[in-house]
Amino acid sequence: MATKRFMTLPRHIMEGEKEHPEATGELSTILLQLGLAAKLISLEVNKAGLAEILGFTGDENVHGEKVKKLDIYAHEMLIKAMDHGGHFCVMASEEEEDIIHLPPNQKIGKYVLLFDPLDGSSNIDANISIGTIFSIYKRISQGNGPGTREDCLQPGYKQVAAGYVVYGSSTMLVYTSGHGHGVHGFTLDPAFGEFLLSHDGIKIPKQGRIYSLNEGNYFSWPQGLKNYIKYLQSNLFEGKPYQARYVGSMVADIHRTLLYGGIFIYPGDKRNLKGKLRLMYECNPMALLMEEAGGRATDGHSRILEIQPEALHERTPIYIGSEDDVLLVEKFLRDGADRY
Ligand code: AHM
Ligand code: MG
Repeated sequence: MATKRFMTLPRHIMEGEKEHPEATGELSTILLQLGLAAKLISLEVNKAGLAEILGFTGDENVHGEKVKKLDIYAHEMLIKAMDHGGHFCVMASEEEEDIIHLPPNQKIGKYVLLFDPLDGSSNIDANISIGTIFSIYKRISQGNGPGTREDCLQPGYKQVAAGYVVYGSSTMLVYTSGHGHGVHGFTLDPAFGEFLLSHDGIKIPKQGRIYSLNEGNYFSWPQGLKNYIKYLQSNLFEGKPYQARYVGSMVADIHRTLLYGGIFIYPGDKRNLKGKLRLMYECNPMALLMEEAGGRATDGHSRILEIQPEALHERTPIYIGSEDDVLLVEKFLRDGADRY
């Protein structure tokens, strides 16, 4: 078996930069800083089960330090790692209501960072995979003063990079810098402390054999979605029905979908017409990754990346994965006329 190239995340990012003579190197630095933050969050996530020994969240630990909830820790760690490089003009996090300004006296840059610091955090206590999701834009506001809410409210196709870190059986960072540069995955070597290229140029199969959604909400789904899932269950595809897989951590479910193909769905339903997942922090970055890997991501009708956001924390239904699977569910939704 041929040995894979030994390629660290920093080397991969630097080599990618060489292909772009116009690049200033800023985006590379941002990605490297995100990699560093990911390592620190990963270390803390790996200690999660020790909380009772080292101190409950909210308590003081044996060192007399307050033990933070992991999602708050991840949120603060990302801000701390990212707000001093002079690259950003504004940030926004799923954990904070409003936009996050840079500290006073910091150099202000031309990029915008949006992130979900620890997605799926309700799974932490059961040792189930969780993740960090990030999304990077260029500012649209004029001048070099602090960024604005409008800088954050850009449609997803304007992202210049996006990615996630999955804290699972190993820690992986997966990113794309868009524009056909592909999706690349790096696995953290815990001894070496570095991300190594393990999944070069990820391509999702055109059709998969797995569907992934919370079936507990079945009776609230639109009729077209009910029909689609029943169709997958009652037909055989190359001799087998589709398999159901649902972790309940978007990062883990999307990671599996990218690698194996199939479809991940968080629909709108009777109670929540726009579903649960957030456009800016969850759906846009995953949609960019999915399209770059050759997949498709829509709200059931239209491309996620073309939604013009109106609010920082707005939600959207999402149907994302292998192209043929997403196209088929869209057809079922049209035929079911979105009736409930
Ligand atoms: P969170 O941002 O509060 O962690 O919620 C987002 C998570 C996603 O990771 C996951 O896909 C979804 O919520 C699961 O929701 P549900 O429990 O309704 O199936
Ligand atoms: Mg989340």
